[in-house]
Amino acid sequence: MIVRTLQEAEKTDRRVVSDNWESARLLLKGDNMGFSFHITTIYAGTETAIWYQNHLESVYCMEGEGEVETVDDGKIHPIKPGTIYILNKHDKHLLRAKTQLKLVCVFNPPLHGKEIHDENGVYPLEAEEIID
Ligand code: 9YT
Repeated sequence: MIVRTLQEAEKTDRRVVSDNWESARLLLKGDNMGFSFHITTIYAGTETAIWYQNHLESVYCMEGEGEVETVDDGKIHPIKPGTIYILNKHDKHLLRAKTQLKLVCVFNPPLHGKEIHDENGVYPLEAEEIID
């Protein structure tokens, strides 16, 4: 069994910080579970363009208010505590945080550890691994 805490993970390189968000990556590819599991904070007042061409992701909101827009059809879906959105079609989207959002994110295939979005909002399939 693997046991970790958010509090400890945030003190290590499992805490990855980007422009509009930071993410504590509690479970990664190196754990061999077939998915990764993150607690992500999206900073208030931001808009992030994301397009996970190589990954599927589920996103569950624990805290905060925002919205996600699917770029292909322009549909806007409000996000509040209790909302889950599931990117089952590699949907290109815009994530907007009205207030700070606390999200649970699950990725398949799992992230290696150090990924941040490229200029198209994509994560590569390969990246530097975090193993501890
Ligand atoms: C919702 C989302 O994808 N935010 C970007 C960060 C991501 N959850 C991650 O890498 O942990």
